[in-house]
Amino acid sequence: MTEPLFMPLTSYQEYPHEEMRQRAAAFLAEMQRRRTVRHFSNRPVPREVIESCLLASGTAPSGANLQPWHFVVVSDPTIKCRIREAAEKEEYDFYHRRAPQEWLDALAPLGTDEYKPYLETAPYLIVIFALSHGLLPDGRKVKHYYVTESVGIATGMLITAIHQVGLVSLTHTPSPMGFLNQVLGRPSHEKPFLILVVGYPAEDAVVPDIDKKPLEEIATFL
Ligand code: IYR
Repeated sequence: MTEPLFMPLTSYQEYPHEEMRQRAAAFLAEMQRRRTVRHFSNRPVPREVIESCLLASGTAPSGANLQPWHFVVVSDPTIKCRIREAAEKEEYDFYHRRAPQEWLDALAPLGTDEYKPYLETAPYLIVIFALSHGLLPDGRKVKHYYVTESVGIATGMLITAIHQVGLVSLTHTPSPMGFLNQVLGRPSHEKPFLILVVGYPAEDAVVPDIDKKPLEEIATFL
């Protein structure tokens, strides 16, 4: 058992209510501009920006602070091509055989199909892995807690960071995603969580005309 070690909370910043309101409104407006984009430009993006976004994501809270995630950042065209080929194969099966009609109906407003050119066009594919357990240098396993919740929070923070720097992203979940372990050489206790496609939008990018639920629908105040 390790004794807890505490230090003063020096990084906290309080704002007067008026400034708090302004910051809340400004952040909301910023987040309302975010769109999931499926049309990417091949314009390069500085690697340091991606590194900072990953570090921001890595500040996420996690079960027992065990940070049960690993990010594989793919920019190599050969690896992107392999991922596209494998993903499109699974997606073909999904759209033409496996997906129940109800699921296809739910996806209809998004206009998605099995064709995934962005997996090659976008400069970065960030493949997020959820680690079912950690490994000590001597090979012993470290149990992880609330893995899905933790990785989901980190992913949300990564999406926010990417938006904040003026890039766009797409959360892509080919199903099943097991091929990512083979293509990227990751061990089997690392489960692919999703692929975050990252870059600039194509100049002619379009997005589905859909909206978000209003506050009354998503929240209850008691
Ligand atoms: N993985 C497929 C299908 C898909 C499923 C959901 I739920 C979406 O919100 C979007 C797509 C694909 O990527 O096309």
